[in-house]
Amino acid sequence: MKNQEIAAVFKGIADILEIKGENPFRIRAYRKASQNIENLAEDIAILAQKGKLYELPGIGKDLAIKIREILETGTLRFYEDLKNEVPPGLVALLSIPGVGPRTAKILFERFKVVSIEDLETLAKEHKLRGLPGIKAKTEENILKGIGLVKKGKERIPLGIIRPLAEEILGMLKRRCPIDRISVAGSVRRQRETIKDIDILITSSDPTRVMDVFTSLPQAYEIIAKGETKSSIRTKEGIAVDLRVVEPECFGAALCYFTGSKTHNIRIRELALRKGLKISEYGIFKGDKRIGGKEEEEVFKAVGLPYIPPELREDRGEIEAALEGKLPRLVEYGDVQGDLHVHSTYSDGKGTLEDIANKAAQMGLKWVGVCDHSQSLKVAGGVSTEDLRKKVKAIRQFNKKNTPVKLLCGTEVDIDSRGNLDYPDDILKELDLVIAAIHTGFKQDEATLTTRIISAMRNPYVHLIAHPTGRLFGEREPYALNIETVLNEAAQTHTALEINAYPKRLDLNDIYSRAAGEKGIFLGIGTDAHILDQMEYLSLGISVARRAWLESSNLLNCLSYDELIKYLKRRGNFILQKT
Ligand code: DGT
Ligand code: CA
Repeated sequence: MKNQEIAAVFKGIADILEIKGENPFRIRAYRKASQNIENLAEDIAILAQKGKLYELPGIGKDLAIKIREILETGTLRFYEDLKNEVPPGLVALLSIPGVGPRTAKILFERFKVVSIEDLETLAKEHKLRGLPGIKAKTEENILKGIGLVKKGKERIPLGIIRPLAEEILGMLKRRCPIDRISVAGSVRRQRETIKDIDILITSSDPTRVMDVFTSLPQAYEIIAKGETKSSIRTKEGIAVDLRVVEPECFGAALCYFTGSKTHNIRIRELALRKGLKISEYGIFKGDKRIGGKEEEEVFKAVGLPYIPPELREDRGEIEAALEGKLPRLVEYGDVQGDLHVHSTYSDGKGTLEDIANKAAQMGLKWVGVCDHSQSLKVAGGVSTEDLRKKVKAIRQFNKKNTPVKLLCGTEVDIDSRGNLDYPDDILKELDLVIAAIHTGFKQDEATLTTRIISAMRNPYVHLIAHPTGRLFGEREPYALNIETVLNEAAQTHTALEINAYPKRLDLNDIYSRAAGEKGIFLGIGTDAHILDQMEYLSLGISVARRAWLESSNLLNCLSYDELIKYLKRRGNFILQKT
């Protein structure tokens, strides 16, 4: 899909035009086009082939020509020229939450700010306050924003890295003589953010592998090229390390380079106690190599069953393995449905039929169609009248003999005082109610915690969506007393979401594990707004696996009938309690 790339170009154009102070109508046209393309359900390249670009909202002749140019040449002359008209660092300022093009323009004109570092220095020296629209608090927020952006650059979300890693692995497999290949490091452990990608290979022709690797289209820069190890960097600044190892020690090397470091140290200690030495070169007794071809051999040598990579963090997995108490981690095949998908009833791009078809392709049996509630107007919040229509439409849909059933749901907003955005008599008509905070992120811990708790005490709420509200590189989690939230969830039998949207992964692995240990159900929701985003399901499963969860911990592993029964029972339980 070229959609995201084209949307990014148009947004970039709008930003630069705004920094230059050009005609607001023109700027708005580019912004609108960018949003429309980003939200398109179809592949824009296919629309272009069919000559249907003009049918898109906000795309006139000029923009259609520009889209074609990007599709054909990979770049846009107009954009490249425009970029040369402003210092590159100035555009980078716009990635800081709270810094828009207007502020960037003022910063440049007043202080000649051309980089994030320049801005940081000025903010630290309190030189910004007094500029139009900048108070002491704004200055503080800009500094926080800079911290987030810097952190976001050091570690990239798994959802961005994983497709890149798969693409590179696929190319290497096709282009070089490879016997065995695996991703290692934090990507293999499915950590939520990644510093760099590690790849291991065995090959009869390492020289050729290195040549191919360093000339991949993703290799924007070659950091190192050697016989057994090379490193490249992509255009986006992501480093990829490739190592060629001997076939006899592939397993030992894979264990070593999968890590984590602290897990490796524990394994090596166990080995020493058995009079063995384990390294990336194999398992040794004295000077003699006694194994290391397969990863299993390493665990076996120290008296352990195989430990899945997601657990290798020295968070109790060694002890659990020694006691034979490793969890049977949930797998993709155990999952029957997605709890959180937006449809055309709010700001989603798929109709009920589209969503069901996509789910069927993914091998799923049910989907919770949860649209925004009425007061979230920016996100196409559904009026009570339309919600009633949606209930009818879904009942009608489910009567058809389709392989996928839909649940009529909502993602109901929890307002700043903890009230829900629909009355109870509407909520009780729905199959699935997920409640979430979308405003008032800056409130204090007590207020935010109370808001979530009051939603949990509503008999019709089943699940709290993206409970901590964090967005990688954009927003820290809001202040919540997690312990209190988890205890209340356990008490009220409210499930908690593992939101699988790549920027969220919320709850994270640590909190999800704590929730699972308290007997709280977790539910993976992709929060898909376009159909392809339903594929994020596997990211949610990665979080669940890192959280030690089994299929019995997840609502997603219930059949449609079991789920419906469970959701009804939960409401009755609360009603009887109160
Ligand atoms: P990151 O930061 O997302 O890249 O995380 P990792 O775990 O991929 O870390 P990285 O790339 O520095 O190293 C890959 C693996 O190599 C790491 O998980 C464990 C292993 N490793 C690296 N350095 C050491 C070390 O000094 N001692 C041990 N025992 N293992 C190491
Ligand atoms: Ca790494």
